[in-house]
Amino acid sequence: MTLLVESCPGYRRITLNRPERLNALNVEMAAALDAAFDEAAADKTCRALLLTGAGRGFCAGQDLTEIVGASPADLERLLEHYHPLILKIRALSIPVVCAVNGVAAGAGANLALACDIVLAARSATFVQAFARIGLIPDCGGTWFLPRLIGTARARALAFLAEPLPAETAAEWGLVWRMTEDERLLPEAEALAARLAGQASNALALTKRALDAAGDNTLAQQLDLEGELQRRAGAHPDHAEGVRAFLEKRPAAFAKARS
Ligand code: LHQ
Repeated sequence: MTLLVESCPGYRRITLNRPERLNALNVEMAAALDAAFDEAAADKTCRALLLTGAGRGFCAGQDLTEIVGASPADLERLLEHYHPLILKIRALSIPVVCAVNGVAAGAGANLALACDIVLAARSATFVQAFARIGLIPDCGGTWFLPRLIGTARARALAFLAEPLPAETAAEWGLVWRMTEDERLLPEAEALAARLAGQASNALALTKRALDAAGDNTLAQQLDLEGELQRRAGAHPDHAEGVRAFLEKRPAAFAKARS
């Protein structure tokens, strides 16, 4: 199986599972990921996702053995299997945590960058490998990189295709945090469980607001915040959060998404 999906309390763990090829992507894995995202979205008790890779790599991007002899049109068609996954991660109304356990190259790097909170093991590296094989960064690389780390760094990463160590990725803000290798999974699991226990409706609306910010003027964004705050305020989680604060106890938020 190219993908493992495990149910954990409140969240699901999705593991890319072709370790002998550093979890390189192919159409089969893309279809399995697509189905896993859809199933998570349909399960209202699933309140976060954790994405990671089996073995020593996170994901080496497109499986290059499967595109030997592919025509330019074939390459474009292949992306019809991958690009919807990037949009789906952003459209999911639950947080997606990515635990980058090793090398993340090509489309694999950009799959990680599409997630909401990215943790990287100290031994992980991020490689915009595309230039090495005469291609351009896809799967949102040209969109995420300048937004996350600025144009100067984005250009150098994309043009030079050099591995960026996790420590520098964290310093630059490409990822949220670096952890020691042995701490990666425990920390990522604790993070997913913590997010699953939070006010899911508020997190979903926050994700939407942050994603809209890049294209909005400040005035438009303030309007959006007003509209989404009204929706957040109408959810029972808001009243419960305030009550819990006043009663000096942990809040008991809804266990299923509405
Ligand atoms: C692999 C791969 C791999 C197959 C390691 N494929 N076997 C573009 C075109 C159009 C549509 C679709 O999307 C895309 C997007 C893309 O993602 S294009 C970019 C594709 N990825 C790459 O160019 C990265 C290729 N891999 C590497 O540069 C290195 O393997 C990295 C830097 C990832 C890791 O290096 P090492 O740690 O030294 O490992 P390794 O190279 O020894 O790899 C281990 C094994 O995994 C090895 O197999 P073997 O049988 O010799 O043990 C590799 O052949 C295999 N492998 N990446 N993408």
